[in-house]
Amino acid sequence: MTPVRLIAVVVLVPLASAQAPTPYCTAGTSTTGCTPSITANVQPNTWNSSGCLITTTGVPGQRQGVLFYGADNSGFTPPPWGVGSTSYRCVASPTKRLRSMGSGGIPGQCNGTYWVSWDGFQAANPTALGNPWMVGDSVFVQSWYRDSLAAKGSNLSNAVELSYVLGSPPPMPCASTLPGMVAIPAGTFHMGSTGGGPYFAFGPVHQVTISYCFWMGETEVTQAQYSALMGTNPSWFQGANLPVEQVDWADAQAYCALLTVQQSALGNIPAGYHYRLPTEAEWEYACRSTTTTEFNVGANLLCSEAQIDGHLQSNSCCAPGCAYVLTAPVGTYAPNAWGLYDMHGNVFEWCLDEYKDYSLSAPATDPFVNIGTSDDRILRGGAWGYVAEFATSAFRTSYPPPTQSSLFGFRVVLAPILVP
Ligand SMILES: [Ca+2]
Repeated sequence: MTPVRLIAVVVLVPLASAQAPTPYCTAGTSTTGCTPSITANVQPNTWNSSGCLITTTGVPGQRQGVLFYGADNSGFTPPPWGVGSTSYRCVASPTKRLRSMGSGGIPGQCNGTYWVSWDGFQAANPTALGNPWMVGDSVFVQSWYRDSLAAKGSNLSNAVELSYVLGSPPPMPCASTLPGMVAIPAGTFHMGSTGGGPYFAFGPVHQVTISYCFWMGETEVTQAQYSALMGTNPSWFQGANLPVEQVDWADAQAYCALLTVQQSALGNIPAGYHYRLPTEAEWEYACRSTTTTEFNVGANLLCSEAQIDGHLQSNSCCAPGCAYVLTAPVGTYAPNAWGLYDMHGNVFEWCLDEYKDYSLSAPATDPFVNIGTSDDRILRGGAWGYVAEFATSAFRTSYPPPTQSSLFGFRVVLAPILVP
């Protein structure tokens, strides 16, 4: 029987060395958002924090893959797989084996599925690639289908090598303290209002989840901040600590972009984040700070609680003699539960989104309306020249992006990039 074994070796080795590493699991698909690539292709900017479900397909009963390690389980302690199972192995390089794990699959068919959880892998192997893994680290997965229909020793019927370059890390817990910014946790809230009494309805009220944490400016952008960065101050009411106004939507965008450049140079921007306007959902979520009432201070908003003009229902004014109320220095009134000032009143705040009617059927995670037109953009929170009824947590209005008004300002968020 010995000659037979020798012949088998002689046949197999030249095949493996003469041919380019061609996997015959030739396709990989993902159902969880990342696209696997086969044979050392690099998939940039794929963050696999929640794993990547890879399904391979190929021809059973053949052996001509890439980078076989331990064709008969030799060299592995303990043996990483059993006959008739599929396996994958995470490796830091083609020669550094880190971990293997069995997976599903039907013997005789190349149809294993591979769930690769990088976070789980890192937790189990904290020193494998350094801790934490850095953006740009390369991680490889090699997978085999062990074909129980083939003879032992030659039954690794399929081999696939997948490699990734880790993209942006998962959303940070926002533990960093950033001057002038408030960390807003991920969470779920009910967006909109059924109205009632003097208050407008904005419905349907629908559940929205913000899946990431972000930072929000604790105040509206002040004139001092705006002029220091932009070299100009278009405000009608002048004062360093007053909110900047008469900025249109593009002005606000430009400010955010320049702030991102400035802070990036200082190393203050987490990967995947940038300064931008808040989405409408982020704004309302932050404004409410877990409250469900019309205002984050309760069912009503008093003149002592925000820079507003008065109250429509009671036909009352906030200034003596019903004189005009002007903008107030930011932070004049008490902040909400999360430490944000002037979410109600002072100046309306531009948001990132275009206006769109709410829908119960729309995906309710991280909503953001950007349909690529020059439609009106959202403004939130009411202003010095409006009564309280226009300053509720749910109040929505929108204006053409070029609109400039002493009633309109903005605040920034440091949040995940939604639009490149
Ligand atoms: Ca405001």
